Formats: sequence, C-alpha cells, structure tokens
Amino acid sequence: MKINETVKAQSADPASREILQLAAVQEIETVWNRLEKQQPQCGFGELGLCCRICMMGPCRIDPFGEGAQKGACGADADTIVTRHLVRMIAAGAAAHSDHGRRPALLLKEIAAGRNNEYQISDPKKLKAIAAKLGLETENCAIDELALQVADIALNDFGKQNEETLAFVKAYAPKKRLERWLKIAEDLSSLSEKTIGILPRGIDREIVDIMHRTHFGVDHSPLSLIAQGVRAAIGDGWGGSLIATEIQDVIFGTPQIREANANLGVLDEKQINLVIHGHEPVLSEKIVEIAASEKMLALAQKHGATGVNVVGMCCSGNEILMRHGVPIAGNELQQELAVITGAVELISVDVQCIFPALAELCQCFHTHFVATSDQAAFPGSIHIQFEEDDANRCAEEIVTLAIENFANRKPEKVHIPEITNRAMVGFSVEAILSALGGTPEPLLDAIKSGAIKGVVGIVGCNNPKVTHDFYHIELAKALIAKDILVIGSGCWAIAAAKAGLMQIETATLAGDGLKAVCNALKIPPCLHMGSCVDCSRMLVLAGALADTLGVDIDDLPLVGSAPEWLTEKAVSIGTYFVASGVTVHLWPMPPIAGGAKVTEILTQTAADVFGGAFFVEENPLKAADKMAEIINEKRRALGL
Ligand code: BF8
Repeated sequence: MKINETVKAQSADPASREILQLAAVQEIETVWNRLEKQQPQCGFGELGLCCRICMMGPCRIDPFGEGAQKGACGADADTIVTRHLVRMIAAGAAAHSDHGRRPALLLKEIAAGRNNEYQISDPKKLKAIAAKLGLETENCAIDELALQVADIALNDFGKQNEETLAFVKAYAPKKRLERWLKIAEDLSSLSEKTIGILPRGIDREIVDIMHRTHFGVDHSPLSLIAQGVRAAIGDGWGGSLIATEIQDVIFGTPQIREANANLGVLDEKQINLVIHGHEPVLSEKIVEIAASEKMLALAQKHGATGVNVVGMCCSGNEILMRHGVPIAGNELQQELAVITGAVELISVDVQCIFPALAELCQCFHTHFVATSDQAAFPGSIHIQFEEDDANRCAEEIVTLAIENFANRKPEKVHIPEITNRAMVGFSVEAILSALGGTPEPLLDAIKSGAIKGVVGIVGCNNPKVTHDFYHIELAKALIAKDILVIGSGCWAIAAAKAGLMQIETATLAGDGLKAVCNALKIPPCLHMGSCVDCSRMLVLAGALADTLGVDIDDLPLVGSAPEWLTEKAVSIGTYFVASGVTVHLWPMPPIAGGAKVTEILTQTAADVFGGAFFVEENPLKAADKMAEIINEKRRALGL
C-alpha cells in the first residue's frame, strides 16, 4: 500500500500507517483529523496562562507584557500556571491511586473469604510485601497476612494522622526518606509557613491540592509545587505501588516471557476481542474465560477457530506481562484496531479511552462495551463489572463477542500483516532473577562501564508528535550509547512493536551493553509493565541505591516521557524528579507562561531533589543530554 506524506507524519509505525492510509481513503475520522480541526490551539492555554478557577474568569495573562498581568482576583502568571499544573498532578495521582484502591479492596475481600472469584496467586510476593511493612510473616496464615497487608494499604489511602504513608516508609530508600524530611524543614525555614513533602494520606494529598487551588487559597508557586510533589510521592511510592504490588499478589508477579505486538495480532479466522483501559481485575477473567473449552466450542459453532483476546494500552500491558497475551497497540491505535474491521468487541474499563470509539464502532460491526461504574460512554453497551460476579460478567462479554462474529463484513476487513516478537515480563523480581538473585551484577556492569547508566522511558502517545517516532528514536540512540532502557506504558508497547525487546536487538547497542545482553540473554530495552508499574522502576532504583549505600540521585539514572499526553504522566514525572531522577519531557508542558515556576521545575528542583525537568524535542539531542547527566553522575561516584 502506498503511504502518503501526511500519514507518514502522523505515525512512524508501519501497521498504523497502513490503517491510517485506509482511513484517509475511506474518509474515516481519527484523532489526528479531530486535532487538525482544533488548530490553531489557544496560545494562552499552551502557556498555562488561562485561569478558569472562578467565575470572574476565564482570565488570561498577556505573555507579551502589554495587556493584563493579573487575573481579576490579582493572581499573577506564576500562581495561575502553578495552580493549573498541580491540578494536573492531582488528577494523575487520583487516577493511578484510585486504580490501586481496587486491588487493595479485592485482596481484603479474598482474605476475608467474601470473594471466591479470585485467589491469591503469589503468596511469596505477599510475604515479601508483608516483611517490608514490618509484619510477622513466619507464623501467620496467608489469609491473615493478606488481611493485614490490605488493611495497611487501605489505611494509607484514608488515614487522618500526620504520619508518613506506611508504604512510602517501607519502600523508599532510607537516604531518600531522610532527604525528604530535610527538604521539608529547609523549605519551611525559607517560607513563612510549614511546607510538607512526605505524604500523609494518598487521598488527602489530592484533596489538599483541590482545596489549596480553589479560589483564594494558596498563591505561592513554591508552596503549591511542594504540595504537588507530596501528592505525586503519594502516587508513585503509594497508590501506584500498592496497585502493582497487590495485583502481583492476586494475579501473579510477571516473569520473562515472549509475546507478539502490533495490529497484526488480530486474526481473521478468530473472534477478536480487544481489552483496553487500565485495571486488570476484569481483564484477567476475560483472558481466563476466553481460553475455556466452553468458549472455544461456542466460537467454533459460530464459524471461528477460537477466541483471540488481545490487549491495548495498559490493560493490555497487564495481561501481556502476566500471560503473554498479544498486544495490539498503544493509545493512538485504539481507533485503528476498530478500523481493521476485524474486531468483534472492544471491552474498556477506565483511563485513556477515546469517547470517539462509540461512534466509530457504530460504523463497523464492533461492540463497544464499557464495564466500569466510573466510566460511562454514551453509545456503548454497558455491562457493569462487579468483583463478586466476575466470572459471569466475563462470560457475558466473551459470549457477546462470539455472537457478533456473524456480523463481521469480510469486505471491510483489513489486518496489517505486521507484528514483532517481544520479550516482556521484567518485573523487579524477574530482573533480579535474571541477574542471579541480587542487583550486584547490574551494579558491576554499571561500575565497569559496560552499562553506562539506565534510562526509564514512560508515557503516552500524543498526536501532536509523530506516533512512536520519539519513543523509538530515543531508545535506539540510548542503547547505542551503552545505556540500558527500561520502561512502561505506551513506550513499552512502541518498543515491543519496533522489535527493540528482542535479544537480537542487542546488535543496535554499544559493545558494552551488547555483551551484557548476550550474557544475560535479555534485550537492551526492558518492558516493566503498565503505567502504575512505573513504581517497579522506583523499587529497582531504590534497591540499587540501598545496595550501594547511596541516594537515588547519586545513581546514573534518567527518566523520559517523550510523547506524553495525560495528567498521569505529569504525576509520574513529578515523583521521578522528587525521587532524584532528572526527567526529559516532550511536548512542552503548559508552564512556559510562569517564569518562576519554570525556574523551580527546571533548575531549583535539581538543587533540592537532585533531579529536575528538561524539555527537548529532538530525540538525538535528548539522548546526548541524558548521556551527559549519566556521565556526570558516574564521575561523582568515582566511576
Ligand atoms: O497509563 S502511557 S496514554 S495507556 S497514560 Fe494512557 Fe499514557 Fe498510554 Fe497507560 Ni499511561
């Protein structure tokens, strides 16, 4: 198929290009077309200078210094920009952490014997979590231990005392915890009021942000950002970490396995059921039920050879990591999967789901099934998921998909014959086991210079930038410099599709990294999971820091979100920086209108936390800058 230049600029992924070309010819609207219709976008909004917090507004600040320099209430550019930014952190932290609440509640139900639909799959992990939390693990029954862990997790969401979260105290490296305490003291002494950094309650810090950004409360960029940091730490080392850890307990800790990635995983002969969204609780059941003899027989009765469950976005990452379920694509491919005409049903829960899917699915035979009590999609079929009725719900969804096979229009089916193999499942436990049980071999490789450092790439796709291009070019440039790349979310799917998660890809790495990959039989880019699994990267960084007896900011680590889009990415970037990791971003976040806040985030943060943000469009230049940071850290460590 001949691909036109417009399509080439939209996506770097060959399978996506094929479907985008088809969509262009058939005049099927996608996110790229809708974004085009939004141009030019609001310049005030892009700079963060539009304030809609009260009904004297919307107010806006003239960035050229000629018009209004204050909102009607007197808020200046920095206050307006910072309030907006920390509200983004609050929304991102809320999405991740509310996700974490569900498995914590479910664990409690399982442990109390009130839910028989799920079991504890990884008691070893449960014991490891309990031990970290300081619980007695030896003479305690598994259910009792699960109950205690669930209670501590749930308490971290809603407790009202001033104590730091139990999970933060248990998981953050000692030196970082001490540093956060010291930062809070230093900032308070610089400020006219107390400033806290350590989170007291996961929910509380988010509510605190919503309170202090309400009309007429907190107007200091420093104080506002500190609270943003507090909520973000509560996400990364709290809510997200709870999600990851407890999901591992219930569904199993990911181990290294192989799987296929990209739209070519859709199968013309099978019932194609796409799982899209973020929470694995229902997805796990759909995967299980779809593989049953009963569903296979039903599929065959309807003329298909079987049920092909494939993933999309982070729900996809969860079942990819734990079961090797093929992944059809990342966030910008959700519409493209439907446009293949081969999808019988797309089941969604929460986050990163385009409302546009409802209308698009109506142009095809695809059933668009919403399942969460938190997410209604007008135009969808709503099948309410309840944890205590999981098997029935999953069976209803799979059956609906199978029965829809007869409605598929063969003349509309176009599945790109493009997939790539990927080695996935790099939980911290799987990485350590590949290393022989301790982080020492990785540290030795870093000390010897075979691996210069590690970059964690996270986050989304954004149609403002060429889909997957930045993810792939950045990762390639880094591995060529002997920098190991780890990551999650839509980056991980992009890397899997591009073949960067195969051992053979080590040929693209520098000599040092290549030798390590060949010796350990791992690819140079490691898939660490979904976006809540960014917490796995924190845990790995913490383990490396503790083993060396240093703080995270001493380590040659950098973070990046080169195609970021969601508020969750703002929270992730913030907790990486707060943990001492410098973070690269593209596109530019909406902060340039506030000189002070920009300075705090790009410069002051480096002095305070040991990590700051930097913005760079060109992936090669970004990789150079990351290598520079890594080399500086190496020098400081005497390497
Ligand atoms: O949580 S990377 S577009 S799918 S927000 Fe969403 Fe961004 Fe993808 Fe996963 Ni994460």
